[in-house]
Amino acid sequence: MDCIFCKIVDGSIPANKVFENEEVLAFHDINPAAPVHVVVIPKKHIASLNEAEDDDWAIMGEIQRAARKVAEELDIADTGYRIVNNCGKNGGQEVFHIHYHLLGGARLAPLGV
Ligand code: IU
Repeated sequence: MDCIFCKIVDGSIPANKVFENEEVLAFHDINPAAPVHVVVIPKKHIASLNEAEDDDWAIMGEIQRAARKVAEELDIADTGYRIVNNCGKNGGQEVFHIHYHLLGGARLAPLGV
């Protein structure tokens, strides 16, 4: 499968990893939108939130658990952070392997159009 995040998972493309376990991988975004910008993904290929199946909801919980752990380790938990999933074209999704952006390290702009 020609998926860049699957290639990061299998190690054929490098990434600056900050967390990894059996199910989840987190790495620094190559084009950060905040002082801390980490991408958290399941190792399993799921194209987007629209494609998640009943068996996948536990992994989604693991992604949130990993994001909180990374936030603690990168010292942004106390000041706060945002977790964002872009789904589909209008959501701004560019990589079709589901991922959550962990953003923090500064006061973030309000959400909106
Ligand atoms: P999006 O939600 O699909 O728009 O976000 C994709 C993100 O993946 C975006 O912030 C990219 O900078 C980031 N990214 C990356 O960190 N490493 C890569 O090799 C590629 C994209 I391609």
